[in-house]
Amino acid sequence: MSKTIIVSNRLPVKVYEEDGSFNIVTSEGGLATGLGSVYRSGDNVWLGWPGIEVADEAKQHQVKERLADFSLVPVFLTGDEISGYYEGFSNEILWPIFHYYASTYSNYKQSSWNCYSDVNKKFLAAVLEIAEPGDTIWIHDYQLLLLPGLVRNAMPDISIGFFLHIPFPSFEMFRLIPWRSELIEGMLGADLVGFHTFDDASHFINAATRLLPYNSSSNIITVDDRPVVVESFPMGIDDEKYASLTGTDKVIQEVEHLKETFKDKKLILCIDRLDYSKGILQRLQAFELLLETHPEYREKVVLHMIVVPSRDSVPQYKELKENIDRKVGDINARHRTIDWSPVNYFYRAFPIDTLSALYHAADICLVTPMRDGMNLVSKEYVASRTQETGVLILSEMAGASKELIDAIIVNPSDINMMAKAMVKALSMPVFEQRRRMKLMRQVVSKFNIKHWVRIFMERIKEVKQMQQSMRSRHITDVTEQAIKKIYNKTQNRIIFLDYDGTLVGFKSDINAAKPDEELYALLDDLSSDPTNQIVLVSGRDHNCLEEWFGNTRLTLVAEHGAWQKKNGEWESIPGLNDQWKQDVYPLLEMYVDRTPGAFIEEKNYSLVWHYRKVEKGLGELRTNELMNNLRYLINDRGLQLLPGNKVVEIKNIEINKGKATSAMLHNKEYDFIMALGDDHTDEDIFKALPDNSLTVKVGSNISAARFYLRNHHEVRHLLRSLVQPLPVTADK
Ligand code: GDG
Repeated sequence: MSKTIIVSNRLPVKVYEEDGSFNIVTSEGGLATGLGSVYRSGDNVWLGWPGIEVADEAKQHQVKERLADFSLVPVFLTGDEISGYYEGFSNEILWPIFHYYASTYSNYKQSSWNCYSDVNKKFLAAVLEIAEPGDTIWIHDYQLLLLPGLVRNAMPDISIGFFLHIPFPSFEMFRLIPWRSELIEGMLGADLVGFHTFDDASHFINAATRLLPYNSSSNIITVDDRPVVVESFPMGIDDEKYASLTGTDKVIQEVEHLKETFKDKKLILCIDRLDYSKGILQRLQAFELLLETHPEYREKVVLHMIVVPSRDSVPQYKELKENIDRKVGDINARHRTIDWSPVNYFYRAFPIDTLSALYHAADICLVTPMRDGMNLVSKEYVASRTQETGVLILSEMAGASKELIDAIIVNPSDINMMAKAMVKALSMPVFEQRRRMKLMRQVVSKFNIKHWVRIFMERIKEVKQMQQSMRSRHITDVTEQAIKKIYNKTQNRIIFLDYDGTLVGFKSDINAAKPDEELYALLDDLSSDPTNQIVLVSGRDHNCLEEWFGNTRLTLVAEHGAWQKKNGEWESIPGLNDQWKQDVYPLLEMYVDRTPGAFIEEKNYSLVWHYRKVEKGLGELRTNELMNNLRYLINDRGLQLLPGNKVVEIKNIEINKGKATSAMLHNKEYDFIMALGDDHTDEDIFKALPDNSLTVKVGSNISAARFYLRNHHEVRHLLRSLVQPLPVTADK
């Protein structure tokens, strides 16, 4: 039976050695709880570093055996590997860049990269030892960005999901990394790439399509032939656990104790790992400003600040710790009284019961990271507010701010704004607290960790099904032989061929996409058979088609059907007018003046805006603006807008490739109808043809066609096979 393999840098356990044997303590972290239902069922496993260095092979074996009882598989790393891959590359290069701290903290050491890539390969070896065809592999976080690609190369058909727990930065930050393309290529090995927020997903799609020669259509990036879906899956928490903890005896006792201790004071709570991205120093400044500008709160408010030790071997973290110590000392020294310390600062971790009691007792939770993928502390606070009061102050830079919109949202760089937010929170009436808290509790409860796991796993399945259905529509040798058999048995055929992107590749210079000798020979062979009618249906203007194909036996349809060559003469659809061009042309010209690289193509009955040579991003932006403006102009003029591959065509509504092809079939009896096209203007042909026609989409976008081919090379191969004689054995 197929299984799911979870892979993350760390296993969700603490392993420690005592009296020569190894003990395991399972983690209470959100991810571990959420994925518990996955890795603990059936043959599923979780693979990762056990958190301690075990050099001795016999001991490694012992650890492996112990972990197997928990469905966990260790990947052992040496001290050097930890320092190069984890501390070096992951935490000194990726973490700062992904949290927008480029200049101060990044150190692009080649040796760290080498180590990062070697350790990702070590994880690959561990995956390959247990993975079998049909399995699903779910890889987590920035330490393993190369792993999806490595697994894909080794097992091309396996299902791979990837989730990034930290933000994905804008392209301008990401491009600074010397190994940026390799990292993106690695992530694109997955079938489904997940992020906490829509912004992260958009940044990723932008970086991927700028750095690598892949196209995207909404949230799908096509990698060679494989669609990769990029989506946001905001991670939730185990809300029920946090709610029920507040009812346990231990927590009730601790809450009583806290209430007694802070009876006439308001408690502001902060809980963070030690990290410069968490905005701890800025928050202290804001608290100090509050005390200075609002003396009425002196002795009335306490900032209870828990900082959990983390990465303290990285120099920047040590420095940050020293700065926090100094700042807290400074505030307390300057403001404290005999009975009151403004900041209660703890540099250590606490058991979850203590956190629960603090969440339940705190009047305000202050969560103000400079950047945070999601931030689970904010959600844990909300889930612990079973009494439905309390105020959350939340940074707009945390992913959670996109969901918890009823928090007081602040910009963590704006010290004044944060101080004001504290004043607002401290004076917020209870009914307003309840109103906000109830709404936030609904969000936290609906989008909890189980929901997150379920929708991610379901989506991987859907993506895989979509890929399989595309694969089954791809014309293989077998389908090609079947088409050829039908072709040979029929006597009255019509074949509709689009030109750009179907018979020739897409070129950035439209005049460069001229037909070559091989194409002329192929079209000649097809059209020299008197039982064939070969129709070229192109969007190009009729002069161009005349120049290139005027002397061939092809039936020519130009400008999407506005023109057709009949009995040696070009004819246009009767009654078309081109008066509208004088109104539309100046608007297009204005956009061309503002957009380097854009140009206008004028055809008899249409105008085309081309932006294939425009800087990526700007082209799409200008095109959207242009289309919005054009919508008003075209409404009462009987025109339509036709967006294509880096073009927008404005033309009469009566012109349509589908109408042109239908007209050709009218009152005719063809026994073989085939159409090939790549653009969405060709979709009109596919839809207009009878159901038993052989319709073929070129490229992997969604289509009404029955079959698809990857590119113009495959089109030529198929057409060539039709005119070649059948092998002697094929008809048996
Ligand atoms: C990364 C991303 C994203 C804290 N102190 C104690 C303790 N904690 C627990 C909290 C919470 C967790 O640690 C911290 O989670 P965050 O989400 O706030 O932050 P990161 O550790 O940076 O996590 C982040 C997350 O991944 C998930 O995708 O949200 O943006 O940076 O659960 O409760 N737990 C215990 N004692 C403590 O003293 N037991």
